[in-house]
Amino acid sequence: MRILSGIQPSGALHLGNYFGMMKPAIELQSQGEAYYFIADYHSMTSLFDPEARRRYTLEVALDFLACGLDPRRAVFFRQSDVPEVCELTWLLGTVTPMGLLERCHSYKDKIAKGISPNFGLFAYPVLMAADILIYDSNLVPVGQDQKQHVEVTRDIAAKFNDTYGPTFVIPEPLIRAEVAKVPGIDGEKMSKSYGNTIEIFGDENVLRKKIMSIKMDSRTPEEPKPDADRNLAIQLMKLVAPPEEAQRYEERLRAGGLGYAELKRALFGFYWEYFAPARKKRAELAANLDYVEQVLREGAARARAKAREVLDRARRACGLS
Ligand code: AQP
Repeated sequence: MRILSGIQPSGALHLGNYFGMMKPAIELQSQGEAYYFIADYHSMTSLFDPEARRRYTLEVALDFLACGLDPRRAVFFRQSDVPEVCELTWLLGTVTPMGLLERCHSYKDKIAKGISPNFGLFAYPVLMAADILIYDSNLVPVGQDQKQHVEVTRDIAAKFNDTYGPTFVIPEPLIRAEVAKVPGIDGEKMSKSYGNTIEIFGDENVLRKKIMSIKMDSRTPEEPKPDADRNLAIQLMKLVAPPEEAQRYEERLRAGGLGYAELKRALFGFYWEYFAPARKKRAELAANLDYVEQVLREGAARARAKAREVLDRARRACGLS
């Protein structure tokens, strides 16, 4: 089984990225042949600062390795080190109906939020299809927001296979219900471009302030809160605290007598402790950037060999020399 997942270097990684994609991907790395990449081509649809892209790319590499990606198990690489994926994007684009892309929620949501669209943003799902199909991937661990894009990939692969004969493996998305949509500090989906994130790593005081600013309803601390399920701090606490501790805070909130400041302080404590080992590992990796670069270069060489094989298969299928 081949597992594929990617993450954009478009900003600092956050709890949504970690629980929605990185953690499941890391857990799966021993269960098949895992291909994980830093989607720097994709980041070009929304980030136009080359220096920032270079910095974020390195930071994503550090974050992923610090959180447990094992380069002896997973093939870890930069998307742009495998330029074959751009050629496959073109081949796939020619069998992709416009309507399929026009229906994509992610594109429509970004426009609705005032992001000015470019062709790359519109074609984003075709590049993502090429990323997945070029490695004959079977399984794609993603958050809920990417489910439709994996469905688009399946449709494009089926269309190509119908048009030119069996060429591509049809992949399946893997979405964990409990972390499908991690909320941000405002209750919307946590997202780099929405400015509502809690980063995995960063300055302690800045992160504490972010957690203390999580949106709450207005109530007095003594008031019982029956709908604790919808409380953002409890939802996030369930991800980072031992289950019995999260349950204890949830019960106290339901019963009344737990103030929001105390709840958020406790959340910060659990969160800080949860990532403590990864923070330590990250500092070690940051002092050894040659090693990180070597991991990405070796990963790219392995990924490229597989990509070349599948691209050649696709070129032959559609009558290119
Ligand atoms: N809030 C989230 N809950 C669960 N999963 C999430 N993912 C992102 N946000 C959440 C998952 O993280 C993976 C990598 O995402 P990405 O950075 O490549 O792009 P994204 O999904 O668009 O993430 P952002 O933060 O929302 O980035 P911007 O704002 O730059 O577009 C994906 O598997 C995604 O599902």
